[in-house]
Amino acid sequence: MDIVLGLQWGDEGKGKFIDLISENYDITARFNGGSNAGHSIERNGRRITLKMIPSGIFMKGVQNVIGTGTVIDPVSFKKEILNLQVFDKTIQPENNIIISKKAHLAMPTHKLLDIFMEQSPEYTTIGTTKNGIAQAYSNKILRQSLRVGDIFLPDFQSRAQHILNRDYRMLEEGGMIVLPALEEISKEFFDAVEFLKKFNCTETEIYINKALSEGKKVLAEGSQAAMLDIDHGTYPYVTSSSTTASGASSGLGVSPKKIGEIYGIAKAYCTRVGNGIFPTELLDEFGDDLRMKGNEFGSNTGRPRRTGWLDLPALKYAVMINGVTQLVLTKADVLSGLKSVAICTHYELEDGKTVDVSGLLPENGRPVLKWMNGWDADFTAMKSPSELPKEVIEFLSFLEAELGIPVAYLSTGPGREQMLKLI
Ligand code: 2SA
Ligand code: MG
Repeated sequence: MDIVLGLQWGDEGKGKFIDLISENYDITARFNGGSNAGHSIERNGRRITLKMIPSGIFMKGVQNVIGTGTVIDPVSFKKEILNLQVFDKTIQPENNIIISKKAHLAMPTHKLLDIFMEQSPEYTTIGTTKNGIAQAYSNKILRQSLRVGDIFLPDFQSRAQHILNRDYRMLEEGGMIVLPALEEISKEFFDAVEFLKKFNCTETEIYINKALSEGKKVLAEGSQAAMLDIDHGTYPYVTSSSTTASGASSGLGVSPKKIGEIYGIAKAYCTRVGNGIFPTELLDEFGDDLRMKGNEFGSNTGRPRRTGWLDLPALKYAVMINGVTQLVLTKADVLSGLKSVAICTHYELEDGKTVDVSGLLPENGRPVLKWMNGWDADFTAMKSPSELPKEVIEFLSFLEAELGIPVAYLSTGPGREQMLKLI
């Protein structure tokens, strides 16, 4: 099993890369997160953002698994499937998506509780996508949650309604947010659950391991990214799932012994949506320009992304904890036209000591930038690495030397074919 992971704070271009390589696989599988993800894919000049649906969905013959480590919001899933069928009428989602019975359900009240907690002064504001992700995962950990497999049980309706009623009462007591009617959200939820029943809900661990033992190839698709990992990310400004390679193993029930390539995706600069530390953030006009030029807006929520220079200490940390074997670099084309580009090589502490690798981002640390020659080239039509400007090669070589892994792919634009294979 190979894995694709984001190495920064999300939106590195995972969807595009997976869409490109998924033709080499029999199965693509999501192992974490839920409808907070936004994997953008371009098809024939049109763009779709997938949330729960694995990015292999457009590849004929590829089976798409939504694994045990995910949380599934039936309402959002139904909307996503209907949207997908408008986008591409040839896709038959019921035949190509397999859902883990052990994945947990994200309920409408989780979403409302997320909105409530983000607004209430009693809680830390994280800057979430307001999809109820933390609430769904915390109920899983509390062992109070319902799973996909439960929807087929005769008492599902009453158990789910009990949870909806209970959480709704809590929301009413909390005040703060305008609530839709309980009957309305309950109806929408149970309708969507009926829709979910049309899909093959099974023990996906067994399905994937059997496929692996038959020599089939599986690609695990990460959502969000290393610096948003619940354990290793910039807590508390993280998501609530395991976004790393080990998360793929536990989220899909596949032994670490069966992991092959680990593709790490990083941008040539950094972006982040939501709150939290961002040492290389560009708070000036140039940061705004970069946002516009790179179209840095949340693919689901449309939120403007914060922008900054590439953060090497954080990237080294992400490569280390994931055991990345190949780097995929995206959006170097966006930096085109700049006289010089910067990379943060280390943090300098107040006492003069330096930190080269860190996922903690030291409090009194100051990012130290290395400036390199910029490049000016039309990436859109590039077909071969030999067309790359020498400054780009220098940039890539510097990264390879610092990270100790090869840059295997370089993206040259948003289109599916705009990707150079470098090794
Ligand atoms: P949540 O909703 O509880 O997971 O939010 C917690 C933190 O995780 C961040 N997060 C994300 N960051 C980047 N991209 C994400 N997905 C969408 C996309 C985001 C969008 O791909 O564009 O459309 O705005 C994503 N999902 C979660 C979030 O910003 C919080 O910092
Ligand atoms: Mg995204």
